[in-house]
Amino acid sequence: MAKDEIYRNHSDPATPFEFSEAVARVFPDMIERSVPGYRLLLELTPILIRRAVQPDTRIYDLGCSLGAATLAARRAVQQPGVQIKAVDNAPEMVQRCRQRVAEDNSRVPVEVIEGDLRDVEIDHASVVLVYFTMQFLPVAARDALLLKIHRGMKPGGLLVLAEKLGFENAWEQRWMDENHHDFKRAQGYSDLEIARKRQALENVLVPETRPVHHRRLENAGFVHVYDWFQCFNFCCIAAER
Ligand code: GEK
Repeated sequence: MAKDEIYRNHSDPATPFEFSEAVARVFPDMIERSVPGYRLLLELTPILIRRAVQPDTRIYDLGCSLGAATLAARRAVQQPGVQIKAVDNAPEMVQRCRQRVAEDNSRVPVEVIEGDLRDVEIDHASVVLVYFTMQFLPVAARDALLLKIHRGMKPGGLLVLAEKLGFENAWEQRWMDENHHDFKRAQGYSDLEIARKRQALENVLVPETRPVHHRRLENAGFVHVYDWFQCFNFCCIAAER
């Protein structure tokens, strides 16, 4: 696995973060060493999916990157007639994701779509995965996304939303940030790399608080909203239609 050294050697100010070819190349290493709990979240994903997926429906993976959640979902499906649609707007991610899907030996059909998830129609969905991607959308676009997802889901369908969280309480925010940074240090990132990545993500990744997420999910029409996973400032919420 190629090592993420993107912020290792520069001294000039970091430019805003983009999902470039360089990021796609090191992405599995980058996300595992940056998001505490990421691997466990992927391990638990098939368990959620097995219970929620319905025959003759679709699973969507919005912001699929290299398809880690798509492949976890694909291996979980046992019902007939299920298709997976994976969407990402970074061409380098999509190209690598298609390659990974082709190399995987499950027979569940997967379509990898290059496009903005805001433009993709959601239809006949029993499961929608949005892992660490809504956080990159402008805040003003987030209500519409969840409304669209809700409209495209079957009754009883499950949205699984993973996000970096913000906190209203300044002490709690600082505690989470400090522990997250210690996690990154323990993964081998230097203080300079951590500071530069943080600077590059400023105004690009915009976290929101848990109450804001709950309100938005409820306003979109989801009837049951569950907090089921959190590692420091990274969480996953399940919402049933
Ligand atoms: C995983 N879910 O491994 N439309 C489509 N894709 C987008 C958009 C958009 N508007 N904005 C950002 N992306 C993955 C990890 S990474 C999370 C998701 C991270 C895509 C972007 O190109 C990138 O591939 C992904 O969302 C976010 O489980 O890097 O922290």
